[in-house]
This record gives sequence, C-alpha cells and structure tokens, in this order.
Amino acid sequence: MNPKKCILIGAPIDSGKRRRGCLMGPDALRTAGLVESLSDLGHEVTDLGNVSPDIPALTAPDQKLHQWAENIGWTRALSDASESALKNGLPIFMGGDHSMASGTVRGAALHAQSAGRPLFVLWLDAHSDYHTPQTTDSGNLHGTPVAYFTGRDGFDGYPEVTAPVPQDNICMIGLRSVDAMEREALQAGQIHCHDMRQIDETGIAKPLAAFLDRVAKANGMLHVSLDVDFLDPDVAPAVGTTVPGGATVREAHLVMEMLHDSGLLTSLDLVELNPFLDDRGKTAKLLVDLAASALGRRVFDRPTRSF
Ligand code: 6HN
Ligand code: MN
Ligand code: MN
Ligand code: MN
Repeated sequence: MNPKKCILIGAPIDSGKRRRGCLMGPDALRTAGLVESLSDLGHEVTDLGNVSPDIPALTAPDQKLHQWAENIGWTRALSDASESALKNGLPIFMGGDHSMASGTVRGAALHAQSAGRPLFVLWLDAHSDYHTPQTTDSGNLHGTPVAYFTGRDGFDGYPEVTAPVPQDNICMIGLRSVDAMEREALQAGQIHCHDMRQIDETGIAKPLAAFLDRVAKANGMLHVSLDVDFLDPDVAPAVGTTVPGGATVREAHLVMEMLHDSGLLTSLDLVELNPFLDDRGKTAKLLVDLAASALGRRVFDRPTRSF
C-alpha cells in the first residue's frame, strides 16, 4: 500500500439547482465515516473543514440562470482550494452539487499546468453537464461545469479559464440523460462518451481501462468527478436528479478499484449527495465505501497491473 496524504475539503454548495439539501452533503459524508475509513487504510487524512466563498455583487446575464453570483463565488473559492491542496496531497471534495466541479477542475487544471503535466477528467454521471448558460433550459448551473472547464463560451463573469481541459482528455461513463443541445455539442466534439447502453454491451472495465491507459501513457494527472446519480437510484436514492438504469454497486466499486490499481488518481469529487433524500444514510455510506475502494480497500491483493 502506498500511503497518501488525503485532504478532505467540504464544499456545501447548494446553488447549482433549485432543489435544496446538498449543503448537508459534507456533514453526511463525515457522519458516514469518511475520515475513519481512509485512515484505517493507512492514509494520512486531514479534514480542512468547509470552504466558505465570498459572493460577488453580480447579476445574471439572463434571468433563467439560478444563483449566478453564488456559483461564481463558489467557483473562485473552490478553484483556489483545489489548486493549493494539490500541492500538498490528494484532495477529496465533499459536495455539494455538481456546479462545484467548475472550481475543483479549474484549480486542478491550473495545478497540472504549473506541474507541466496534462490533466485528464473522468466524469461518472447519468448526465453530461455540458450545457452553456445559453443552452440550459433549466437554468440550473450544475448542468454546466464541463462546458465551463473545457473553455466553452458564455461564462462571462466567471473566473477566466486559462487552462481549459482538452475534450480528448475527458471520459464520461454512465450517461443516460443527455439533453438535445448537449448531445449536439458532444457529437461535434472529442469528449469520450460511454452511455449505459455501451456499459451493458461491453461491461464497465473496457472503456475505463482504455482511458486509464491513455492517462498513464501521457503521464497525466487524473481528476475523478463522481455524481451520486451515476449509480442506480435503488442503491443511491439521495440525489435530486435520479435516472433509472444506473451503475450497480459492483460496477461502481470496480471503477474505483481499477482507479486505485492504476495509481493515477490525483483528485476526487463526491458530488450531488442530498442527505434530505437519503434512506437511513445508505447513499452516504455507499459513497464512503466507494472512496475507500478508490484509495485501496480490497479483499485480496492482486498482482500489479497496468490498464
Ligand atoms: N448534474 N441536463 C439537466 C439540466 O438541468 O441541465 C440535468 C442536469 C443534471 C446536473 O448531473 O449534476
Ligand atoms: Mn452531474
Ligand atoms: Mn447527474
Ligand atoms: Mn471513447
């Protein structure tokens, strides 16, 4: 086992959508034993507490956009937290809704740029979150982080994206709810998209192994963003945007176990946990177990392998 410095950062952001409750996510993950589970594996774990952003006095370019200024404040604060934590260890961001990834990935990209390494992103989600503020119908900014950190237009007022993540460095797994405008943009671009239909046909290991192989060959850094709704709602009900037909408990663990074995993971988001919708903490506990798998929990050791 290779002990890591795990830096837990609470991101109780609830402004990315209208349904409230994700602000309780960091405390639910703490209550479910995230610190203890990672310490038990031999890692050095520090919980830095929750980030609290300054909210700028800005008005949204369009009234449909929900809590525009709050999201900009969070993006700036989490970008700074991400960039500085990456200098000292492996940050694990406890969300908070998915708009937090605008900040966590921006910060990771800035860190990777100064380290002279490319950043790769694994997006585990039912959704592609590839809307721009112009194409979103819901006006919920948790549907936009991938567009932001890849440098798409329309985010004037947000911190400038000086280190956009190349589309070819992004792999999405678990997709089953993609809006028409997102699909059009994805089909015209280079993001590697693996929907549940493909997972049914090939299994989840195959596209993941191909992606990890590319990250390793490029000596890349790897940010993983795990949205609760990647999982099937039967096993992970605590999310406001459930979509039937998601990943099973075993598929999700396999992804995490392969991430651990690859040795490539450099930062992790646990997002969209809404404890108000949970069933006796089962989703929070599952997320903690998945994080533990990503950090080396296993039944038996396996020979070192590359993917
Ligand atoms: N998430 N595409 C929908 C919208 O409102 O733009 C859903 C977004 C879900 C966001 O997965 O974090
Ligand atoms: Mn998402
Ligand atoms: Mn989602
Ligand atoms: Mn692909």
